[in-house]
Amino acid sequence: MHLASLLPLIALPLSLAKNISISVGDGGLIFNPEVVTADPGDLLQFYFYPKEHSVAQSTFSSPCKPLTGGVYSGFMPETAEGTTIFQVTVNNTDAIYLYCSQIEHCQNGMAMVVNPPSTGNTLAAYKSAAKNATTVSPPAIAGGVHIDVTLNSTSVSNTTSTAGAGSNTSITSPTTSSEVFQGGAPSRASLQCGLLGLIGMSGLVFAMI
Ligand SMILES: [Cu+2]
Repeated sequence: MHLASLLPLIALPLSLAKNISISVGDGGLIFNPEVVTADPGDLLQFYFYPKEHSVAQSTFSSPCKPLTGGVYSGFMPETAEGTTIFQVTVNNTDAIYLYCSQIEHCQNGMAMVVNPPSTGNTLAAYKSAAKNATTVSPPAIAGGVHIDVTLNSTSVSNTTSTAGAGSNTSITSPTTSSEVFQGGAPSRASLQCGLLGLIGMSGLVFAMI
Protein backbone atom coordinates (compact mmCIF):
# COMPACT_ATOMS: atom_id res chain seq x y z
CA MET A 1 0.00 0.00 0.00
CA HIS A 2 2.80 2.37 0.86
CA LEU A 3 4.61 1.52 -2.37
CA ALA A 4 1.49 2.00 -4.44
CA SER A 5 0.91 5.45 -3.00
CA LEU A 6 4.52 6.43 -3.79
CA LEU A 7 4.44 5.29 -7.41
CA PRO A 8 2.66 8.34 -8.86
CA LEU A 9 5.21 10.59 -7.16
CA ILE A 10 8.07 8.72 -8.77
CA ALA A 11 6.52 8.35 -12.21
CA LEU A 12 5.24 11.90 -12.63
CA PRO A 13 8.56 13.80 -13.04
CA LEU A 14 9.93 11.15 -15.40
CA SER A 15 6.93 11.24 -17.69
CA LEU A 16 6.89 15.04 -17.87
CA ALA A 17 10.60 15.52 -18.58
CA LYS A 18 11.34 16.01 -22.25
CA ASN A 19 14.35 16.00 -24.54
CA ILE A 20 14.92 19.24 -26.43
CA SER A 21 17.14 18.90 -29.49
CA ILE A 22 19.21 21.93 -30.50
CA SER A 23 21.47 22.00 -33.54
CA VAL A 24 24.72 23.94 -33.23
CA GLY A 25 26.13 25.51 -36.38
CA ASP A 26 23.85 23.79 -38.87
CA GLY A 27 24.07 26.00 -41.96
CA GLY A 28 25.73 28.96 -40.29
CA LEU A 29 26.57 30.63 -37.00
CA ILE A 30 23.29 29.70 -35.37
CA PHE A 31 21.65 27.60 -32.69
CA ASN A 32 18.37 26.10 -33.78
CA PRO A 33 16.06 26.68 -32.04
CA GLU A 34 17.68 29.70 -30.44
CA VAL A 35 14.88 30.40 -27.97
CA VAL A 36 13.80 27.44 -25.85
CA THR A 37 11.25 27.01 -23.10
CA ALA A 38 12.25 24.22 -20.72
CA ASP A 39 11.00 22.84 -17.43
CA PRO A 40 13.17 21.56 -14.58
CA GLY A 41 14.27 18.03 -15.44
CA ASP A 42 14.19 18.57 -19.20
CA LEU A 43 17.28 17.63 -21.19
CA LEU A 44 18.89 20.02 -23.65
CA GLN A 45 20.58 17.91 -26.30
CA PHE A 46 23.07 19.77 -28.47
CA TYR A 47 23.93 18.33 -31.89
CA PHE A 48 27.11 19.78 -33.38
CA TYR A 49 27.83 20.56 -37.00
CA PRO A 50 31.14 21.54 -38.67
CA LYS A 51 33.35 23.21 -37.84
CA GLU A 52 34.32 23.26 -34.19
CA HIS A 53 31.55 25.07 -32.39
CA SER A 54 30.83 24.94 -28.69
CA VAL A 55 28.13 25.69 -26.14
CA ALA A 56 29.12 27.96 -23.28
CA GLN A 57 27.06 29.75 -20.65
CA SER A 58 27.30 33.41 -19.83
CA THR A 59 25.25 35.92 -17.94
CA PHE A 60 23.04 38.38 -19.79
CA SER A 61 25.16 41.31 -18.70
CA SER A 62 28.47 39.80 -19.89
CA PRO A 63 27.77 38.28 -23.30
CA CYS A 64 30.36 35.95 -24.86
CA LYS A 65 32.14 35.50 -21.52
CA PRO A 66 31.90 32.41 -19.33
CA LEU A 67 29.70 32.32 -16.26
CA THR A 68 31.66 30.86 -13.34
CA GLY A 69 30.25 27.41 -12.73
CA GLY A 70 28.30 27.53 -15.98
CA VAL A 71 27.86 25.04 -18.78
CA TYR A 72 30.61 24.36 -21.32
CA SER A 73 30.80 21.60 -23.94
CA GLY A 74 34.34 22.25 -25.10
CA PHE A 75 35.03 22.63 -28.82
CA MET A 76 33.33 19.89 -30.76
CA PRO A 77 35.32 18.70 -33.79
CA GLU A 78 33.87 18.29 -37.24
CA THR A 79 33.70 14.54 -36.70
CA ALA A 80 31.15 15.03 -33.91
CA GLU A 81 28.34 15.53 -36.41
CA GLY A 82 25.78 12.82 -35.94
CA THR A 83 27.89 10.89 -33.43
CA THR A 84 28.24 12.95 -30.27
CA ILE A 85 25.82 15.14 -28.38
CA PHE A 86 26.29 17.33 -25.34
CA GLN A 87 23.45 16.88 -22.87
CA VAL A 88 22.52 19.41 -20.21
CA THR A 89 19.86 18.92 -17.57
CA VAL A 90 17.73 21.97 -16.84
CA ASN A 91 17.50 22.48 -13.09
CA ASN A 92 15.13 25.45 -12.81
CA THR A 93 13.24 28.00 -14.86
CA ASP A 94 15.91 30.73 -14.67
CA ALA A 95 17.06 32.20 -17.97
CA ILE A 96 20.15 30.44 -19.38
CA TYR A 97 22.21 32.43 -21.88
CA LEU A 98 24.39 30.31 -24.12
CA TYR A 99 26.94 31.23 -26.77
CA CYS A 100 29.53 29.64 -29.03
CA SER A 101 33.02 30.36 -27.75
CA GLN A 102 34.69 30.02 -31.16
CA ILE A 103 36.46 33.25 -32.17
CA GLU A 104 34.00 35.86 -33.47
CA HIS A 105 31.01 33.49 -33.46
CA CYS A 106 29.29 35.06 -30.46
CA GLN A 107 29.81 38.57 -31.82
CA ASN A 108 28.23 37.43 -35.04
CA GLY A 109 25.08 36.29 -33.31
CA MET A 110 25.80 32.68 -32.37
CA ALA A 111 23.88 32.73 -29.11
CA MET A 112 20.68 31.36 -27.66
CA VAL A 113 18.59 31.54 -24.53
CA VAL A 114 16.58 29.09 -22.45
CA ASN A 115 13.55 30.48 -20.58
CA PRO A 116 14.05 34.17 -21.45
CA PRO A 117 11.91 36.92 -19.98
CA SER A 118 9.36 38.31 -22.43
CA THR A 119 10.87 41.78 -22.16
CA GLY A 120 14.20 43.27 -21.12
CA ASN A 121 16.88 40.58 -21.14
CA THR A 122 15.80 39.04 -24.41
CA LEU A 123 17.96 37.21 -26.94
CA ALA A 124 17.77 40.19 -29.28
CA ALA A 125 19.17 42.44 -26.54
CA TYR A 126 21.89 39.89 -25.77
CA LYS A 127 22.92 39.64 -29.42
CA SER A 128 22.99 43.40 -29.72
CA ALA A 129 25.36 43.70 -26.75
CA ALA A 130 27.43 40.74 -28.01
CA LYS A 131 28.44 42.61 -31.16
CA ASN A 132 30.88 44.72 -29.14
CA ALA A 133 31.99 41.96 -26.76
CA THR A 134 35.14 39.86 -26.78
CA THR A 135 34.69 36.09 -26.83
CA VAL A 136 36.27 34.11 -24.02
CA SER A 137 36.21 30.32 -23.74
CA PRO A 138 35.51 28.73 -20.37
CA PRO A 139 38.52 26.96 -18.81
CA ALA A 140 37.05 23.46 -18.67
CA ILE A 141 34.14 21.31 -19.80
CA ALA A 142 31.35 21.53 -17.23
CA GLY A 143 27.66 21.26 -16.56
CA GLY A 144 26.76 18.46 -18.96
CA VAL A 145 27.74 15.12 -20.40
CA HIS A 146 28.98 14.05 -23.81
CA ILE A 147 27.09 11.11 -25.19
CA ASP A 148 28.29 8.96 -28.05
CA VAL A 149 25.02 8.50 -29.90
CA THR A 150 26.26 5.54 -31.92
CA LEU A 151 27.43 3.58 -28.86
CA ASN A 152 24.69 4.80 -26.59
CA SER A 153 21.84 3.67 -28.81
CA THR A 154 21.91 0.25 -27.18
CA SER A 155 22.05 1.49 -23.60
CA VAL A 156 19.32 4.04 -24.25
CA SER A 157 17.10 1.39 -25.84
CA ASN A 158 15.58 0.49 -22.48
CA THR A 159 14.02 3.90 -22.11
CA THR A 160 13.66 5.19 -25.68
CA SER A 161 11.77 2.99 -28.08
CA THR A 162 13.04 4.82 -31.18
CA ALA A 163 16.69 4.34 -30.26
CA GLY A 164 16.02 0.72 -29.38
CA ALA A 165 14.47 0.04 -32.76
CA GLY A 166 17.45 1.62 -34.52
CA SER A 167 20.02 -0.37 -32.59
CA ASN A 168 18.11 -3.60 -33.07
CA THR A 169 18.02 -3.06 -36.81
CA SER A 170 21.75 -2.43 -37.04
CA ILE A 171 22.55 -5.48 -34.93
CA THR A 172 20.09 -7.76 -36.73
CA SER A 173 21.25 -7.13 -40.28
CA PRO A 174 24.80 -8.56 -39.98
CA THR A 175 23.46 -11.53 -37.99
CA THR A 176 20.91 -12.20 -40.69
CA SER A 177 23.49 -12.08 -43.46
CA SER A 178 25.78 -14.49 -41.60
CA GLU A 179 22.83 -16.80 -41.05
CA VAL A 180 22.14 -16.72 -44.77
CA PHE A 181 25.77 -17.62 -45.44
CA GLN A 182 25.75 -20.41 -42.89
CA GLY A 183 22.43 -21.60 -44.25
CA GLY A 184 23.93 -21.70 -47.75
CA ALA A 185 26.78 -24.02 -46.78
CA PRO A 186 24.63 -26.96 -45.60
CA SER A 187 22.43 -26.62 -48.64
CA ARG A 188 25.48 -27.02 -50.92
CA ALA A 189 26.56 -30.00 -48.84
CA SER A 190 23.16 -31.62 -49.14
CA LEU A 191 23.23 -30.99 -52.89
CA GLN A 192 26.55 -32.86 -53.08
CA CYS A 193 25.09 -35.69 -50.99
CA GLY A 194 22.18 -35.82 -53.36
CA LEU A 195 24.47 -36.04 -56.38
CA LEU A 196 26.57 -38.75 -54.74
CA GLY A 197 23.35 -40.56 -53.90
CA LEU A 198 22.24 -40.33 -57.53
CA ILE A 199 25.60 -41.68 -58.74
CA GLY A 200 25.40 -44.44 -56.16
CA MET A 201 21.85 -45.24 -57.22
CA SER A 202 22.74 -45.35 -60.91
CA GLY A 203 25.72 -47.60 -60.07
CA LEU A 204 23.33 -49.88 -58.27
CA VAL A 205 20.99 -49.86 -61.25
CA PHE A 206 23.91 -50.72 -63.60
CA ALA A 207 24.99 -53.49 -61.25
CA MET A 208 21.49 -54.89 -61.28
CA ILE A 209 21.45 -54.84 -65.08
CU1 LIG B 1 30.44 28.58 -33.37
